[in-house]
Order: sequence, then structure tokens, then C-alpha cells
Amino acid sequence: MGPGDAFFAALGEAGGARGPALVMGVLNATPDSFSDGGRYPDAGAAAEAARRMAAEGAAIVDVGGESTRPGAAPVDEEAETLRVMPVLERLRGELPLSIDTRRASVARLALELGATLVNDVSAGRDPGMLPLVAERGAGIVLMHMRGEPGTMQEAPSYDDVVGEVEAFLIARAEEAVAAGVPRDRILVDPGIGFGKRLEDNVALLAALPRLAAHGWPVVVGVSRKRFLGELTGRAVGDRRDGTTAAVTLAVFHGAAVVRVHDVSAARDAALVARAYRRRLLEL
Ligand code: PMM
Repeated sequence: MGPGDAFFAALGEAGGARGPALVMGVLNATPDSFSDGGRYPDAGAAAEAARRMAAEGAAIVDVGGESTRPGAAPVDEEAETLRVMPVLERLRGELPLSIDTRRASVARLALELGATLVNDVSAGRDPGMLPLVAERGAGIVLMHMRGEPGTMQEAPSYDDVVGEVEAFLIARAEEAVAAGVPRDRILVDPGIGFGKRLEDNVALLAALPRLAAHGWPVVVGVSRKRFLGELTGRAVGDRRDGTTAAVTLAVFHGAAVVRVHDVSAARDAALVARAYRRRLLEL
């Protein structure tokens, strides 16, 4: 059993209402991600950071070479590949790895280098993505995003954000099943901050019990995001407490996986929140 299998075994429990919640550590190998871009001088330092996250309790580390922050310019395939490959090569076989990419070509290389999960913020828009994940028996995170990172925050609006995101995620999960992705390796994510206003983000977080009720493990990414700045008035480097509060609530309301930069705080928050949740479900 490789490190990736250990992640899916843990996910089997986490997807259940009473199981643990898992922490996905964020490793952005990008010069321009909104909160940790440019943090690692080279692939060796990035790999060290990933090992630290695993030691702090991350069940998986998500390596990304394309910034998807609002307004980000697209990165070309070669640059994205050159950013993530040396990091994955160093970590191969050591810990469970996820590749944060919208490109099937980058995902293919990453899966060859030992990643077992594809975190696709476009939920498989690249026509090669779902067949690739199926062929490799890998897992996929299907995230909701309105539009493209470059323009998604230009006046987003919804009639019914929860209904729209819920319908989209179910349809994409069914599409992944139809393409042959193993059912127990499909995760969904409401895409906090991806083409959403403050009220949309809060509505989606409050609707987590409804989103989780479909049975697909729900991933939630709130870490250091703008909506926390809007709620607390804090700059991006000072949102750790807000993140911990949001992680606690997300796990309490049914998130199976939380994607964060600060693994240690999220691990503790997730353990506390899941204990409350288990007790509540017994009442
Ligand atoms: N957020 C970001 C990037 N990738 N993936 C998933 N599944 N969910 C998210 O919420 C998400 C993501 C943007 O944050 P970053 O620039 O700190 O990685």
C-alpha cells in the first residue's frame, strides 16, 4: 500500500458523517499565489515544507504550479510543469500527494511521479482530465468555479448560489463516475472565493450539511481567503485565527477535508469540531 492509498483509506471514514476530518496542506510552487506565493526559494525548500506539513498532521499535500487567485494571469504549460515536477520528484513515495492543476497533461506527469489525487478547480473542463483520472485509478476533487480566475470576481451574482453549486457538483460527480473514476475517489468542493461574493461564500459554508448529504466527501478551502478579510478587517498574513474559526465550523457542518496553509492549527480545530459533531449526531 503506497502513501496515496493510505489517504483514500482515511477518506473512506472521513466521508462518513461521524469519521475524522482530513487536512490537506497547501504547497504553492508559484511566484504569485495570493498568500504563500514565492515563499520557497527552490524545490528542496518546498519539499521540506511538505514534509513539515505531513509531520504536523496533513493527510495529503496539494502541490500547485498555477495561481488561481482572483485576477491571476494564466501560466503556460511548460512553466507550470517546471514548477511542480521537481517538488513531486523529491517527495515521491514519501507522503500522499495531490496535484492542483486544470491541465490533464500536467496531471498525467504528476500521477506518474506518485501523486494519487488531482485537485481540479475547473472540475474537469479539460476533456482529457476525467478519462485520465479513470485510467490511472486516481482520485479527483471537482471544484465549482464561476468563469476563469482572471475574471471570476468581476461582479459575480447568483439567484440561488447553493442550488446552483449543488447541482453543478452533483452533475460533475456523476460525469466522473460515467468516465470510470472510482466512486470512492471522487470529492466535491463548493469553491469558496471562486466567483463568489461574501454573502455567497457564507451561504455555501452554512449549506455544508446539505452539500455533504449527497454522500460525496466535501473539500473546503477557506484558508486566508478574502472573505475572512472582509469579515475581520485583517490583511492576508493575519487571517490565521479567522481561518481556524472557519475550519472549525466547516468540519462541524460536515466537511471531510479542509485545504489549508497552516496545518497544525487546522488539525486541532478539525479534531475538536469532529468530536462535537459525533456527539451531536448521537443526541
Ligand atoms: N483554493 C485555491 C486553490 N486551489 N482547490 C480547492 N479544491 N479548493 C479551494 O478552495 C482552492 C483550491 C486558492 O487558494 P491558494 O492560492 O492559497 O492555493
